[in-house]
Amino acid sequence: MITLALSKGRIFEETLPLLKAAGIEVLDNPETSRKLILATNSPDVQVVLVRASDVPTYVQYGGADLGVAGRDVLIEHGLDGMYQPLDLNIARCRMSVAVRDDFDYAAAIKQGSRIRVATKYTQIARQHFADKGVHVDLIKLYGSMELAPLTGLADAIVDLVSTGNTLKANHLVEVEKVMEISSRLVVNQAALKLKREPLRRMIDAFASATPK
Ligand code: PRT
Ligand code: MG
Repeated sequence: MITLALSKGRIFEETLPLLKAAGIEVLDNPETSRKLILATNSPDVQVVLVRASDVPTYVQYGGADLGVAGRDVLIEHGLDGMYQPLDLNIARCRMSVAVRDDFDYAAAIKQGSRIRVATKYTQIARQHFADKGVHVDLIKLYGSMELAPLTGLADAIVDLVSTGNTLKANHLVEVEKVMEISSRLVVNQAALKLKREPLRRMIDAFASATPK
């Protein structure tokens, strides 16, 4: 049996065409079913639904043989026990620094004032500001980062942006791009040895179906 870990929503939706290219069709719809283990048309392949940030944990410890996770999630978690064989080029967005539209970010940096930054992505944010030589106080949040500058909790946020509509709706502006984000295929290292043939076939099929 091969177990693939996916999260509901955009990653599930955007992985379906890649699975199809590998001849695999998922038999349940996660939006209507309450099942957490989804069968496929292939009796030896199953999909497990986990939180996006739990995908690396499942793959690292062998709860799944492989999984799809954002670059953001993988950097924050680390790649211990996993291979990252493929950038699938799906669920694309960018990691950015954003501030209130009335906050002068450039001036704050120029003055060398300590900036308070709220984010769920503390590893990425710490590295970004260290590379720039900017001193920041990081405040860890688990969601709704956009609220932090509006309430005075922080001067800036580091968050994912795709259309920019969420920032705009909250009077925030993007002031710096930190990195491009896409989702990657990760494979448990031990599984790749024990189930080499079927995993290799799936990785190759994904590779040829990955959007350019
Ligand atoms: O939602 P949950 O807490 O369960 O987990 P999650 O948010 O980690 O999962 P999910 O499915 O929302 O995201 C999974 C992966 O999709 C992320 O790890 C990213 O790699 C990728 N991705 C791509 C995004 C976005 N685009 C995105 N726009 N993840 C989140 N967003 C959010 C962003 O955080 C912000 O709140 O969408 C909002 C901004 O969108 P725009 O279009 O208004 O700019
Ligand atoms: Mg989400």
